Amino acid sequence: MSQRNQTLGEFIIENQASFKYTSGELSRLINSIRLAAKVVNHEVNKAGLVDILGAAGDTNVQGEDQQKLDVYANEKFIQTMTNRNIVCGIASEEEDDFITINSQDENHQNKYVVLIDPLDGSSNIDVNVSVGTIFSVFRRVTPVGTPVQLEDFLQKGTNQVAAGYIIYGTSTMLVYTTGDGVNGFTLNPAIGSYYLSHPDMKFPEDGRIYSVNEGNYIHFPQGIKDYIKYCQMEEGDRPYTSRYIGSLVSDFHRNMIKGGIYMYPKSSKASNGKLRLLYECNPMAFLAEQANGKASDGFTRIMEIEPTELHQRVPFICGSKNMVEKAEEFMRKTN
Ligand code: AHM
Ligand code: MG
Repeated sequence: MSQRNQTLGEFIIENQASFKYTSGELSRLINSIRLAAKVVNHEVNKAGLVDILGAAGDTNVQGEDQQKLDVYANEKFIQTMTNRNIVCGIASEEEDDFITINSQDENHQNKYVVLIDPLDGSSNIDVNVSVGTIFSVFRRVTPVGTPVQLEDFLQKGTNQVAAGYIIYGTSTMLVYTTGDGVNGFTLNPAIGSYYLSHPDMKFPEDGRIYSVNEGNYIHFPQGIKDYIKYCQMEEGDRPYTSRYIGSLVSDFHRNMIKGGIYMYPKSSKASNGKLRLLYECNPMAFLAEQANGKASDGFTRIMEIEPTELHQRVPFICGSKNMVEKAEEFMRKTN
C-alpha cells in the first residue's frame, strides 16, 4: 500500500510481520495505547473548558503535586491496557509500585510489560502548553504465566521492543518505534483516525537549537556550563538559538524535526537530575537512536544503564548526534 493517507491501523497490520517476535500481541498493545491516547486527548483538549485543572490533592511518589489530568491519564492508560488483557504488568510514573495483571489466571500468556509516564510536562496543562505521554515496552524476563516481578521492569533500555510518545500539541501525534525506524502519525480529530504524516523520522546530524532550563545554570556541572557557553559563542554557525518548553515530549519532538539538543543535567540541587530513566529517558533514547540521534547521561549511553529502582532518575542529554557528542566532550574535559 502506498504511504499516502495510510492510517495507523493499516500501518500496524502491514508492519506486523516485521516485528521480531510476531504474534500480534505487540500490535494489539500499540492499538490499545492509540485508543487510550484518543480518550486522553479529548480530555486534554477540554482542559481549558471544564473544572479539571489544579492539583488533585494527591502527591506522587516523587513528592510532587499531581494535577487532575495526570490522574485521569494514568487511570485511562492503565484501564485500557488492563481491560484488554494484553500486557502482564504496568509500571507508571504516577504509581508507587508496578501493577501485576492477571496473576490469578494461570492461562494468561501475555509477555509484555509497559512502563509509562501518562502525562509528562504536567506543569504546562493549566497554561495551555503542549504535554505528552511517554511509553516503553519490554518482553518480560520471568516465565510467562507467572506474576510479573520487579526484574521484568528493571531492564536496560537496549532490551526495549517498542517505545513512543503522544504529543498533545497544536495537533495530536503518536510517534513510535518498534526498532525499525521512527514513524509519526497525526490524529484527524474529525474522524478519530491517526494518519502517517511523518514517515521515517530522523534527527538532523547537527542542529542549532539547545534546550535546557538555564534557570538552574549556577547549579550545573562545569562541563554543561562550558557547553552552554560554547552554544552561545559567535563562531561558525553559532550562536545557537535556545528553545525550552519544559515539556520533554514537545522539546524532543521539535528538536528531532529541526535539529537540536535537550539537556536535563545533574545539578548541585539534584544529584541525578530530574528525569526518570525508565519512564522518560529510556523510551526517548530508543526513539532518538532509531532516528539517528543520540542519548547519554554525559558519559554513558542511556540505554546501557543498568536500572536499580523503578523511579530512578538520571542526567539526560539527547538529540542530534554531533551536538550530543560535543556536550559529552565538554563533560569529559572537566569531570
Ligand atoms: P513531570 O514528569 O513531573 O512532568 O516532569 C518532567 C518534565 C519534563 O517534561 C520537562 O522537560 C522537565 O520536567 C521540566 O523541568 P523543569 O521545570 O525543572 O525545567
Ligand atoms: Mg514525566
